[in-house]
Amino acid sequence: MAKPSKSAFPKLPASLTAKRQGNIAILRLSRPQKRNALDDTTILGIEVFFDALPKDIKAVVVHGQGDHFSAGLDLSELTERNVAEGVEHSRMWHRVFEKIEFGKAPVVAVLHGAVVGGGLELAAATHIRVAERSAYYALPEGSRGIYVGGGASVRLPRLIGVARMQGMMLTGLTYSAEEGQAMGLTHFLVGPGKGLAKGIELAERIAENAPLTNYAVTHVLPRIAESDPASGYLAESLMAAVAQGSNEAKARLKDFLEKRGKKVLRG
Ligand code: 1HE
Repeated sequence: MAKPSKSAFPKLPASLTAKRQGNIAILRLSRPQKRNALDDTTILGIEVFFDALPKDIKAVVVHGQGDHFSAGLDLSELTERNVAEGVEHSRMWHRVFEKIEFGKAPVVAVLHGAVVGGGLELAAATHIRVAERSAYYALPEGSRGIYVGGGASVRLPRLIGVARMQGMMLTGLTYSAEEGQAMGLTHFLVGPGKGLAKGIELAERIAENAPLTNYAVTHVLPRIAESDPASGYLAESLMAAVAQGSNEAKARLKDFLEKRGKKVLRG
């Protein structure tokens, strides 16, 4: 396993820490005293990190310091905002989270403790979610008199359905890590303290894929899934042809046929 290093990342706010480990990057929410509540400085720091992601970083892991992944929006910044500023603020979150969802590299989120409000919105913008058993999910916006603003209305129904999201927002329903796993909110469920290692292992595996395939999975697949089937099938064919025509695909297929490629084994 490659050694971590802090080089090659721009200066980030104190609430974020980034390090590199081989060809993956690890971004840590580092504001445990406020339960990794997401203030504007942190959201804009996330944008700086993803904008400046070095080309040779092939996957990213996002996790949280302390007992919680994130307590969501920093509520202390909310009190003085007027309507126009509210729209602008939410659009800022949208812009930043788009850079995660449609960025340069696939992103793995490692979840533990509270994953609530904007913290859940952040997790939903990533591609793979690993949860430790301590993780729990809630949308307490209803009880605070506000509404989700970081993309949850679009991303969460895709993961858990409109009805479950309505249940969370109307009744304060909280889902456990096990429930989140069963309903497809997370891909992997691991024991206490095991999340980061699992996240790194998965990111390293993702980094081994052909970059064009990872691009297709993160940028093309979600668009196809939302298009009408006829356009979707056509877009799939075009993407398949582009991918299989690449030199990288040819080399990888040759490796398999000449018994050098990895087999698909269970486990
Ligand atoms: C905060 C925040 C925050 C903690 N904004 N400061 N999110 C929420 O409604 C969740 C609010 N937070 C909580 O329910 C609890 O803090 C937790 C269950 C996450 C953790 O509990 P606990 O007992 O470990 O910590 P704590 O004592 O409540 O909080 C420690 C400190 O963090 C304390 O500050 P201190 O100065 O008194 O030490 C808290 O005030 C502070 N803190 N959470 C600001 N969220 C784009 S729209 C998205 C809309 C939303 O995200 S709404 C959901 C908001």
